[in-house]
Amino acid sequence: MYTQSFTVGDGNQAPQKPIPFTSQQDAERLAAFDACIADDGRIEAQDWMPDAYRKTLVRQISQHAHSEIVGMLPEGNWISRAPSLKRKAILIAKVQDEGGHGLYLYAAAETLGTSRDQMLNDLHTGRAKYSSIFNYPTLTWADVGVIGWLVDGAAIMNQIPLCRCSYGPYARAMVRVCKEESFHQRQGYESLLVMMQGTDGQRAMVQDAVNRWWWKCLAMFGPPDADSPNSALGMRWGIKRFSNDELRQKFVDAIVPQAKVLGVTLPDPDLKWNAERGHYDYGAIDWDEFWATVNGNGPCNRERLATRVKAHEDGQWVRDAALAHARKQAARRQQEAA
Ligand code: BYC
Repeated sequence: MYTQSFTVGDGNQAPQKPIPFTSQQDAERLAAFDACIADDGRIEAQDWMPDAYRKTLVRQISQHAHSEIVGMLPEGNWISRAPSLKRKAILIAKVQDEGGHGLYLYAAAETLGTSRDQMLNDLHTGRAKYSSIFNYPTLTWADVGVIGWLVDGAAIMNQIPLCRCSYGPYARAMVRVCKEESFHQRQGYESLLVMMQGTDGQRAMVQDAVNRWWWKCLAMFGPPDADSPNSALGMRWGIKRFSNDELRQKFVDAIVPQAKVLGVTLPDPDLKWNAERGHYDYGAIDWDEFWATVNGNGPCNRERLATRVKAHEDGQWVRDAALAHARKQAARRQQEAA
């Protein structure tokens, strides 16, 4: 099961050899690991690490990778219907970037001893989680702009701190991901600014999209801190640098002024500045709806998974051809060396 009990390693690769060490050596390695974390150092793939740290990273990084590739689907849906060549080119580039993010992240997870086949199998059989946000439909062109502005905006808020994650391969992958996400966020906001200068119908379309996505974006940061079983260890190990609620608050504080410039209303009557806290207060999130979606019962869960599985099956011939080519090359090199 893809959760805390995720099994690292599978039948598709040489199993990791257990390292035989005495409990004294074990204690020394753990002390070195703890010292590195306390010193804000980086753990690398070849370094010793506690099993629970490895499992947590595989869980989080693979969930993140799945989110990137499933995240291609709601927007990909609009490539053929983009309103101009310019918008189509931008959207193609963005969706392609998300596929690239998935690849960096699968590669980072593989350094921990799991395989891409295993991770994809978990996704395709519905055992793996991916971000709740991608289980909602994109009903109009304004949804594409709002995804860029709010969904990618939430993603950046969550992912910038991951550039300082204690696991080196994940942290390094996130540097490039964040640069690209920043472009995604700006293109979304710019496209909405243009629509807001258009007709009444276009403005209404933007407002409707904001109304539908706002609460889902707040939920994206994960359950409240008190109900977040993984946060304590994630924070202690320097994987997470801010809690779910802290990031959600930062997001709300950043978005309110942007909404004013855009000229849209955020659909929350309880949203107001709290001078005492120095933050915006906001209303209650529907966590029942969030969990229903995370557990496979959102509006598009089945459709997303079916599309993803079909894409994988349709791509089988490419993987077969690439493998056959690699085998041929290896045989040729062997022949030349003989
Ligand atoms: N959706 O203890 P918690 C993107 C799960 S990519 C589904 O707080 P943690 C983008 C959580 O996995 C967006 N499940 O967990 C892409 C856990 O379940 P398990 C993805 C969620 O790990 C393309 C349980 O709830 N970003 O934005 O400490 C285009 C309890 O949660 C969600 C990342 O993955 C959710 N929203 O914190 C555009 C970033 N939230 O595994 C945009 C990296 C929670 O115990 N990940 N769950 O069964 C993280 O930062 C953390 O994993 C999370 C959750 C903040 C998401």
